[in-house]
Amino acid sequence: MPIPLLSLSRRLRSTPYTPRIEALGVKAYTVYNHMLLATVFRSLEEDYQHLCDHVQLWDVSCERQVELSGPDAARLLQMMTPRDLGRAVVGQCVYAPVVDADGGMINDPVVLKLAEDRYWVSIADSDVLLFAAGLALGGGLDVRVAEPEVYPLAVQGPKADDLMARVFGEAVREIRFFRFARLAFQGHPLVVARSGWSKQGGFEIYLDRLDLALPLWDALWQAGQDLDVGPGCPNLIERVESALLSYGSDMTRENNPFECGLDRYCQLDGPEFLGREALRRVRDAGPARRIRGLRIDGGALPPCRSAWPLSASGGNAGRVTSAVWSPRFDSNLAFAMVERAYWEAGTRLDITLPDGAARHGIVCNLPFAES
Ligand code: THG
Repeated sequence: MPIPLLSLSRRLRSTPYTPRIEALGVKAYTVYNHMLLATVFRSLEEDYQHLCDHVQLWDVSCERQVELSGPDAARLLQMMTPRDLGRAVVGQCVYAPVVDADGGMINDPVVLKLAEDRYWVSIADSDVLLFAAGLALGGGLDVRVAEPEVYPLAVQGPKADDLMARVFGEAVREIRFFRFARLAFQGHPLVVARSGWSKQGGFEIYLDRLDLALPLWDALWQAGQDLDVGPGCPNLIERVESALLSYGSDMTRENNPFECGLDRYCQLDGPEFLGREALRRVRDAGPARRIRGLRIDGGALPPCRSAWPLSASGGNAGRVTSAVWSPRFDSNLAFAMVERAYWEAGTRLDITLPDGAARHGIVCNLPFAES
């Protein structure tokens, strides 16, 4: 069956790097925050191997920044997240689940504290701007909520430090994980963080000058020629092997942070936030289901476009949310939202694929461990 193409239009936003990634042969896009996000250049496996061995430039412009600024910026941010941001310092990145009043996951952004009264909420795929603007309006808060012209470019892979040092100077090596510095590119200071949606190491450059997008891409590209720099993008294989969850796929507003294994980012006895009462109830009763790892038998699986039902002796055991063949584990790996009665490691579950075929999976802890 032929796979339909995405129709492109202005509504589906391009990025300032789009000309380069198309010249470099991007093979597939997805849509993320109403913007194009590459998913494949050569093949999923070749992109994965290259990411693990070399260094890649990722156009992650779709990681939109929701900027909160003004006297009530910190208050609005804390209303939206169970994570206690009281001790966050300027120059820090903080992974912070955003929840609604029922404790449902709205997003799982990285928050950058730019100043005491200015934050970038670097969002996953949902309209946080509208949520934040509504809260500000309803609460009569003195805060500006905006989507600035910021187009993050990630540099990921084991040679990322060497490549970045050539363009931004040796100071990049001093940036600690989940911290950022302002480093000059062509005389303009850019926010450069040691972060990114892989576990292969690297940086994210928060480009806030449209006219510097192609010069920045070209400078990194040229400086990296002898490092085998390549185009890349968040890679399904790498992110599943590394247990990085994707909002919209692995968790939705139907799930609370405990179900998503984000317990360590929830401080329910800290500052007040919207969903605190709801999440206290979940904490006290225990979550009904949880994201778990699953090793699935047999050969490579099709892409997980719908939640695949899980069962055990006829009962509903949950659903598979992402799945991929892992070269490193020599097995299919998956994330699954597994009902409490079945979530113990070692539990054997039946999977029904969309074509009706059956597979078996074994529940395991995240992150996946090589056995
Ligand atoms: N970078 C930026 N924005 C983003 C992402 C990103 N927005 C969308 C999406 N990714 C948000 N989700 C995540 C999920 C995990 C991580 C980052 C963003 C992550 N987690 C680390 C880990 O799991 O080890 C560290 C978390 C922690 O502080 O404990 O990196 O990638 N700009």
